[in-house]
Formats: sequence, structure tokens, C-alpha cells
Amino acid sequence: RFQTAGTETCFHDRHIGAQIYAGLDGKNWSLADYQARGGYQALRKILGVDGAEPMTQDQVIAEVKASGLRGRGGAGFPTGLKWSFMPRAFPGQKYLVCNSDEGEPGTCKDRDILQYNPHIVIEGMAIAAFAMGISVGYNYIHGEIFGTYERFEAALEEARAAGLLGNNILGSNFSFQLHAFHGFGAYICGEETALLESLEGKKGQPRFKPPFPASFGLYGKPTTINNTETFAAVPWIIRNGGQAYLECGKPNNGGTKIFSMVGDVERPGNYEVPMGTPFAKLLELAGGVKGGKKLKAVIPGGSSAPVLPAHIMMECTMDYDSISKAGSMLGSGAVIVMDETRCMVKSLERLSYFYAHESCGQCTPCREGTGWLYRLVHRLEHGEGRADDIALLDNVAENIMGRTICALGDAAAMPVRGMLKHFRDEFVHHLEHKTCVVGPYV
Ligand code: L3W
Ligand code: SF4
Repeated sequence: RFQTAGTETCFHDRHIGAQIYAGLDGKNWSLADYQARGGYQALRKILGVDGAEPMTQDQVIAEVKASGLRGRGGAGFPTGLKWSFMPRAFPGQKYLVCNSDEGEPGTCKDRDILQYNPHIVIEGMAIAAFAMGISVGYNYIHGEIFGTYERFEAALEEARAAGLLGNNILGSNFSFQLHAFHGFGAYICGEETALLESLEGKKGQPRFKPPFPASFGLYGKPTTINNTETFAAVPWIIRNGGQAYLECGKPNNGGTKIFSMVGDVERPGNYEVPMGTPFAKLLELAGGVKGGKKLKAVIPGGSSAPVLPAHIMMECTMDYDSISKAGSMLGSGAVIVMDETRCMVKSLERLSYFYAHESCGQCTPCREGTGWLYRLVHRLEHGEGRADDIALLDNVAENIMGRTICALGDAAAMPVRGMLKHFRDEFVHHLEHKTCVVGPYV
């Protein structure tokens, strides 16, 4: 469920959570409802269709830069800077791509945005296309969500019929063709260059970077890729100004962020809060730890982020800088909450299985290393660990880090290193006693 953040801190009438919330019953996603909430006013503003002076491409990019908006897919790269990489005078086709291939364990925000408020993404993409002089775009939607894909297609049809997409949008000389593409459900296709390969009809395997998509992207042409939530923030920024968005959050961490609160909480769901909100407040919004149990640990940014023990997490605020200072990353904003009954060895076994399963197999350290990580944790978990397995686990993780084509290798290694850093005792206990520190095997 999508929920806003309570009266004092919420952005109920000001930002995307409110609008998604408005469509929560599944009835208010349509174009008419979106327009009644102020939708497409930002697009009208930049095109000057209501009599005001149209904005220039530079002005739009300047607003996004001023907003401090950073990529909401995981890397937190500054959006305005990314947009400024797009060569304006490029003679051939340029592309805009929305990465809706949400597959990070714990993350479920993009799905809700597309389901409950698809037009906000369409409007954000149209504004981005205008700013970068792009005439063709694609939204790559995760293959396992069928209803969401159909909802987005229906919204596209509405927008085309209303002259908000297509040739000469709203009577201006700006044209933008936007298409939806249904992916195949592989986690790796969320990596931007694997996504492009998949969009081209090939096997979804990451490319070497550089060159970055900004210069060599879809079909080898300059391409800008942003996450769904990133595009969804753009209409508000254009209507209210970049500075106002920045001030919603904190310096270098502008705006609000949607956090998927999952795991051992009373009310799991998506919560939109200002960047810089204390973790304790976010946990409270989600109803606290389930069943009144004690908080043991939190993975603060999707399964790729290193785990943090409760005492460190309770001191953090939810923004890029605070979480990275604590030794983890904000990532895609999935906050996996673990209570005192959770075994860290078992949790890591589950995570390692995921990465071994999802490795595309292209590079040896990832293909072989993720399999080794899983097998090592599996035998520790099942009381079959050997004397040097913990050291070996450390060693395999270290030998994956930084030696692969894409970030999946690091994403598999970082949780291992986080677990060993903060919960090594539990691994030692498994090794020495062939049983679990929090209870019998289940
Ligand atoms: C031009 C340069 N462009 C960087 C662009 C680059 C990309 C963006 C960020 O990984 C993370 C990963 C996962 N010229 C550029 C440039 N760019 N330098 O900026 O790039 P990068 O390489 O820092 O990150 P990435 O490859 O996009 C994403 C983590 O996110 N993650 C994964 C989440 C998964 C989902 C999902 O399921 N949808 O969000 C979670 O934490 O581990 O670290 O656009 O081209 N010089
Ligand atoms: Fe494929 Fe893993 Fe290499 Fe990424 S790191 S390209 S997922 S083998």
C-alpha cells in the first residue's frame, strides 16, 4: 500500500506520494483524474500553451539541476547533470528510456507509481524529452507485472488521444513518441546496458562502460536512462521550482523519497518522506517492528546494500549521505527490517541464492564467485561448514568486488562483507556449534 507520511512531515498535496495515494483505489489513475490533480500543467508550462512564455531546454535542465534530484534507481547520480550529457546537436536519432525493470529484492515502489499514477511518469518523460531534444522514448517495464504493463499502455493511449504525446504536442512544434516495452523478468535487465540490449531484442547482458549510454546507448545512439521514480518527480519540480524541491529534503539530498518498508514491520508498504527523515520516524510510520519484537538489523537500500545493525541504523537519517557514512547505501530505497528472531546466516543464504541465480554468467568472478558464495553460506547454515569457510567467504567476496563488468558482482559481495563485519559471531557460532544462535533450524 502507498501511504503518506503523516500530517507534520507529509507532502500530501505537494508531491508524488499524494498523487499516487489519490489513485490508490485503482479508480483515479486516469487522465481526467490526473488532470484534476494538476497533472500535465508542467508540460503545458514548458511548452507555453496557456499563453505564458515557453521555457527553453536550458531552463528546464537548470530547474532539475537546482532541485538536487538524484537518480532513484540505486546509484543516486545527479539527474540534471545526466540530462546535460545528452548532445543537443547530434544529427541522428536520440532516445529516452525509463527503467521500470524493478527487480531489487524488497523494492516495490515503481510498480505502484505505474499502477496508480501512470500519467505522472508519462508527463515526466515528455518534459525530459523536451529538455534534451529527444523524439522517441521507451518505458521498459518488468516482465513479471502484467496488470501494471496493461495499465501503462492504457494511459499511453489516453495521452496520445488527448494530444499529450505524438506529433506537435498540444499544438507546439515539440513531438515525442513514447512506447511501453514489457521485459522478461530477469533481474539483470534492470542494469541499464543489459536493459538496452534486451530492448534491442537481444539477450539481456550488460555492456562494458564506458562508453556510457549518454554517448552509446540504444542502437548505439545517445540515450538517457532514468528510473521511474526519478521521472515521476519532474512535473512537481517544473511546477514549483527546483529550489522548492531541494528544500523538501536536505543539501545534496533534495526532495522526498519513496521507501518500500518490508520485512518485520507491522504495516509494510511504500512511504514517501522528505530526504533526511530519521530512520526511527520511518519505522514508526510503518507501525514499528512486527509483534513488538526487538529490532536486530536493517538492510537500508535493497538487497545489494550492506546490512546495518539496529544501534547504527537508529542513528541514521534516510538520505544518501547519512546511510553511506554509516557504511551502507540508500540504493533503490527498499528498507528490509529484521527482528531479533532472524538468523543472519540464513538471511545471507537466501540473498546469495538470489545473486547466483540472477548472474548473467558473462564474467568469471561473478559467475563462479556468486555460486561459491551461495554454496559456502549454504553449508554453514546447514551445519556442514568447514574450518576455513568464513575466511574463504571473505576471500571470495573480496575477489569479486571491482572485478566484474557490471554492479551485480559487487551487489552479491557487499551483503556478505556487511554480514561478516557486523554479525561474524553468528557465522562462527554456526561453524562451531552446527546450530543457529537464534534458535533451531527451520
Ligand atoms: C555519462 C559518465 N554517464 C555515470 C551514468 C550511468 C548511470 C548512472 C549511474 O548502478 C546501482 C548499483 C546497484 N558519463 C557517467 C555516466 N553515468 N558516470 O550515471 O551509474 P553507476 O554506474 O553509478 O550505477 P548503475 O550502473 O546505474 C545502479 C544499485 O543501484 N541497486 C540496484 C537497484 C536495482 C533496481 C531495480 O531493481 N530496479 O533499482 C541497489 O542498490 O547495486 O550500485 O545511468 O550511465 N561519466
Ligand atoms: Fe553478468 Fe555478473 Fe558480469 Fe554483471 S557482473 S556482467 S551479472 S556475470
